[in-house]
Amino acid sequence: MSSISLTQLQDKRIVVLGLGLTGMSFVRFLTNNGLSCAVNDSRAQHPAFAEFADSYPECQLYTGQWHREVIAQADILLASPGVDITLPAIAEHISENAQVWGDVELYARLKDTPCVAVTGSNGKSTVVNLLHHIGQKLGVDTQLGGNVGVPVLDTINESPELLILELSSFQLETISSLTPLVASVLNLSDDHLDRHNTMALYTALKQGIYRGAQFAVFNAQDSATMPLPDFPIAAKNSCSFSQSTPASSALENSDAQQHFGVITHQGETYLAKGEQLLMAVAELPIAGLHNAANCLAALAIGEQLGWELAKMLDAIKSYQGLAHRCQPVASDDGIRWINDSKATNVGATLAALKGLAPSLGADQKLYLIAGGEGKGADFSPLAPVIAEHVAHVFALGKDQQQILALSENSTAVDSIEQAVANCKQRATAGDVVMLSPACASIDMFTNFVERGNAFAAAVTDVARKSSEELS
Ligand code: UMA
Ligand code: ADP
Repeated sequence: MSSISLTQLQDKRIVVLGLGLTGMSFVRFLTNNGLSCAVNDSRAQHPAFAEFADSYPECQLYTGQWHREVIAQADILLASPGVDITLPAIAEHISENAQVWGDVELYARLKDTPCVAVTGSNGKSTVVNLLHHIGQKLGVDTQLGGNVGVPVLDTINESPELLILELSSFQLETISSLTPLVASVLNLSDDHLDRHNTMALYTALKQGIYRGAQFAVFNAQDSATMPLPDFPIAAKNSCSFSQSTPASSALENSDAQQHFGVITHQGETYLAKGEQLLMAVAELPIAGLHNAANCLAALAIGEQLGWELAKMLDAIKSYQGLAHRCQPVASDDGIRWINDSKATNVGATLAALKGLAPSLGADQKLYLIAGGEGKGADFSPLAPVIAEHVAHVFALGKDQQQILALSENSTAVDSIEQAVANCKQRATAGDVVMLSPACASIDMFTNFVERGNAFAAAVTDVARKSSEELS
């Protein structure tokens, strides 16, 4: 149930921290509702600041640092996910009685839209987009929101049947009032430790998604995703999935009442519910076993929502997949160029390598382009998988040295273009070249989209140059 009304915000001193997508959505929401606020962004300058001052002259904008006196005066601090509210420059100045809310928390306090909430280290965007696709096919009025790129306050005037939320650990840090119909932690691996410091803290934040949830969907292969006793979701209300565990053993080891897994039958691998075969993995429109797990998670969530299984399976067949996630780049040289720029952590690259390896013939080679801002991660789990599957690694970016150290067969490059040109010299038809960086892109690009686009453009460019040389 919503716990505050807009009138209760009227006499409060509200300070917005960060002026990105979320910060702008806070300001739009507040000013549209006749509420005033101040904004603090710690960047010294940005073109958005002048635009902001023109559009919102009534809002005072403080920049260049965290302004302690502004923070100290706030009754309510509205934090953008990228702002670390535990930084001493912020935390030490928050007044004792002040509230610190993220955008999802403010939304949940104001409005009670039925929702599904999905988190995890990898696969979140794929699963929420797939759920949205299935929902639409089933005629459910679904709406996407959250980390997927849609600040929830921008959707608050709409009343969908179901809000499908992708939540990051940053967002979960400031959420306590959300009551999802179904909540899911898809998987947990090392990510964002430069902000959360320990895996224990990161895991605890992700587990917070189960607070107030009616149903839980967790990964039977990853025990840290199972709801902790702190979140007493009745066993009859939990359901598990996994990309390899057979149903019976998964259920033996957990409280879940149902399991979505995979079963191999007469040499073919199938998605399965319990012992019931549902659909051949080969029929899925998105490749790799990690994507089979994503489909199983979506089916498990849909089942908890009461969606009809046969219709969901039919809907999955027409799902297109998302750009920059193991996405083939067209070329006519016979090489399979794959853009997995969204692999911004070690777990994602591991999944892509392991997911792709079974499709390689004995004489086909796999080349990997990796590196960037490693966010303090431990890259060592990649070494054995690279040794087993990768012919050569091209390393770039801030944490290039750590990537080079993973394999003797590795070369330093200065740019994506240089990496692609090197791969083109080595690879022959049938080989695979994959950009799957295991790192964030911010040391060299604005975001993973720009990095993926640079890769695709470089592939097109080398193909053009080599056909010019031939003609
Ligand atoms: N800022 C400061 N000081 C800081 C940090 C940030 O002033 O120390 C300011 C920046 O200067 C900028 C603003 O805060 O003006 C940026 O805010 P933000 O980083 O919270 O980014 P938004 O534009 O609001 O986008 C956020 C999410 N970004 C992050 O969590 C980093 C987006 O997820 C999300 O789509 C959007 O809200 C809507 O919910 C992106 C992301 O990279 C995709 N998420 C991470 C991930 O998926 O790994 C968590
Ligand atoms: P997120 O929104 O959590 O970043 P995405 O669906 O955008 O997840 O996928 C990001 C990357 O993670 C992909 O490029 C792929 O390499 C990897 N990935 C996708 N699904 C999974 C999964 N279930 N387990 C591990 N890695 C995955």
